[in-house]
Amino acid sequence: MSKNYMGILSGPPTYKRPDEVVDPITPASKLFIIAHLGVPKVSIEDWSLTVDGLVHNPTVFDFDAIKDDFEKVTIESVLKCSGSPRTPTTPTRQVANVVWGGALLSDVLRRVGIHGDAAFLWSFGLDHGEFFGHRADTYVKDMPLSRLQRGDVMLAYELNGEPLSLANGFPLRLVIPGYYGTNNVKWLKRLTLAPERAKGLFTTTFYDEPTTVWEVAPESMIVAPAKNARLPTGVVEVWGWSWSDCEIRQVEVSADNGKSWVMANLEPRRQQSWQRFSHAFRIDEPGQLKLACRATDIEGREQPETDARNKYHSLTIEVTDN
Ligand SMILES: Nc1nc2c(c(=O)[nH]1)N[C@H]1C(S)=C(S)[C@@H](COP(=O)(O)O)O[C@H]1N2
Ligand SMILES: [Mo]
Repeated sequence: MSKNYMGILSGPPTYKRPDEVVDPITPASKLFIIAHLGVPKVSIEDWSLTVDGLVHNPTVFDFDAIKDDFEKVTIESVLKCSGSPRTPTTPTRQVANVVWGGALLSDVLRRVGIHGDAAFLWSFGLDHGEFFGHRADTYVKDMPLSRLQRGDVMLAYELNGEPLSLANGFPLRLVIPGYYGTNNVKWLKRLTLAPERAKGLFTTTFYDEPTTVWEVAPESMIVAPAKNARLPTGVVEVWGWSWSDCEIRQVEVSADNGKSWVMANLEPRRQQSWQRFSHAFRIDEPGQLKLACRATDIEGREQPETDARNKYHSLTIEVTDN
């Protein structure tokens, strides 16, 4: 049987500016794209998902089996890239909020039967190749099985009600709501249950500094005004998105470079979505303004001021008197 997955299509990653992510649900066309090893060729006839390792009945599923044999669920969830694994403390602000559709992983694992010694789920993508001089024969990520208890880990085949595009992981991707993007393995080909963590390039050399890049840390991002915007004096409405692995409790905003902070209005969370915040400042003096925002989640975690992927977002705008 010909399995034509060897070809890796080219195409650079696609980044989005904060002021481009304006829709409450990010359309697929406005979603940032990350593919460390390139985008693999996928033919749906040849595609299958193998579930093996510490399971009672190792099974190979074709696409129809995943779609037809398991109940379909939808989950609205924020998707946050942790940033480049080569510079993990540099924020990149690549974020989206989408509705995933697919099967619950726990339903699929119930079918194969989990062995008592299994402690981690290893997830393999079809992609392989080089990442800045490091060889990766496969893209593999892992997740502690205890994470299944939240009941939201998915094998997703739809994004915003449409079949996954190739760039977003067609035909199937793992989705762990509240885990950083990197763990949401695209072009899924295999799930292996194991007693320990996986030893792949993206679970050891990268994304393991100093702790594993799993749960999303609290963060907030100003969408408007855009960086370097020129606005007239008067009311300046600042708004953006905030998110964490859990719900955000408060977002504060500053218009004086972090010297003073005011509480923003904050919308509630839907499922695992991001939350909109907004505040209207009255600015009567023309000049440069440094806007900033910082979020605190319901577990009391805050955003650091420096050296972190989730450090405060700030930007400068120009207020003019005409
Ligand atoms: N197989 C595979 N899955 C992957 C990646 C990858 O390179 N290969 N990149 C990850 C990273 S770092 C992110 S942030 C998300 C991005 O998802 P998107 O491209 O659909 O926005 O996919 C993740 N899943
Ligand atoms: Mo990422």
